Amino acid sequence: MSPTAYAHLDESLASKLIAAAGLGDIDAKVRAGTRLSFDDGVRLYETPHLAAVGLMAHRVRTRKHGRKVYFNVNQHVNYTNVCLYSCKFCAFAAKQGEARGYLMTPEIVEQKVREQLHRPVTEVHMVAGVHPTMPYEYYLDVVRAAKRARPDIHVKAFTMVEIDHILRISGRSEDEVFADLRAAGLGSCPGGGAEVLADRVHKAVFREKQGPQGWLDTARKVQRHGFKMNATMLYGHIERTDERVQHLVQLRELQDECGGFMAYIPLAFWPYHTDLANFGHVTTGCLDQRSIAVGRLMLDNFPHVKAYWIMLTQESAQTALSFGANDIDGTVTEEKITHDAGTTEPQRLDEAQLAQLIREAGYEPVQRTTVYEEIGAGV
Ligand code: V47
Repeated sequence: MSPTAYAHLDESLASKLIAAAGLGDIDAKVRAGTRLSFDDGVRLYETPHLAAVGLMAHRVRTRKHGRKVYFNVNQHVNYTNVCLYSCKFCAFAAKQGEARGYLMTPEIVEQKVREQLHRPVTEVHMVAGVHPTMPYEYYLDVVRAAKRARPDIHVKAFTMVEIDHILRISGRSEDEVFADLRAAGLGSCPGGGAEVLADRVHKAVFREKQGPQGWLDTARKVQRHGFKMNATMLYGHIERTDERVQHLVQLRELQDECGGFMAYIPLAFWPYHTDLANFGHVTTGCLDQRSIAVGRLMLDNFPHVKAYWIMLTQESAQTALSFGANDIDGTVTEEKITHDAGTTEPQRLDEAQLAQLIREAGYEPVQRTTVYEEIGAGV
């Protein structure tokens, strides 16, 4: 069956399939728009009937977005890989003084953005290591540098880990810091750094940096100061099912409270050159699709679910469009975090390639801004 036919699968036939998989009670809740429980989330992760989970998630995405799939024209700038922390899942970070460590001056950031002026880039996505010595002004300067190069660009920068660091080194009040960041040109924040919002995983894998409560508290501050942001989950390493569901429930609660999340983005773990390399595997196609689908079903108050093609691979991201995802991320241009950890995906896809992936899967490509304003039909 082609993905297009799948997208139009007869409703009653779908319900029969889901009921035959023993998930009729969850289906009834999904159809009624009733919130799923923690236990429902665990069942969705554990049932062998992945297709049934996908069908339910597909219904939700279709109800919210019809056949639209969003993408944007963006570029990544990872302004430093030097990092205070040693997270076991990270192949990107370097210690200060290490040969592979680098730090971009604001002038280099400006140059990186200028290099793409010939392309219709609307967003610069800036995340990095947590540098041990750069002062508060540096963070404002890298944002200013991007805006100087391209004044109309949307700067989506700084994970909650970086924001927390910036707040701590600033010597200024929380209100002043967010006002400074806004004045410098910060538009929104990316969703990285959340990893898995579970104390056991925090202790085992990223114990030095901000833990689950710290990430949620910082996200609350960001959203209360009027910035939109995304939320990720890094899956496919040591986390358990209950911890994945706990992660989703905590995101859902914060969204109820503040309403500032745009997209949920499950990030597939790449193990190469990390301290978890012995642990071995790259995520499976089944886990990728399930992570998208369960996210779509549990996060009833999130507008968007993003299939980030660099981490999922193009094949898995394309398939995810029929498992609940309505966004495939952007052109990216120069990516270091996943490439250092072994992905063989290209550095960049152009707009036509993204639109083709979407059309071939049976959906309608729509170019968007960072905050999901529609720009056009795609190329
Ligand atoms: O915070 C680190 C993760 C994140 C690995 O908000 C790894 O639109 C897989 O957050 N394998 C950065 N993942 C990327 C990110 C992101 C990407 C695209 C769009 C958006 C958005 C956000 O990558 C990090 C960390 O959680 N990460 N190492 C690894 N080996």
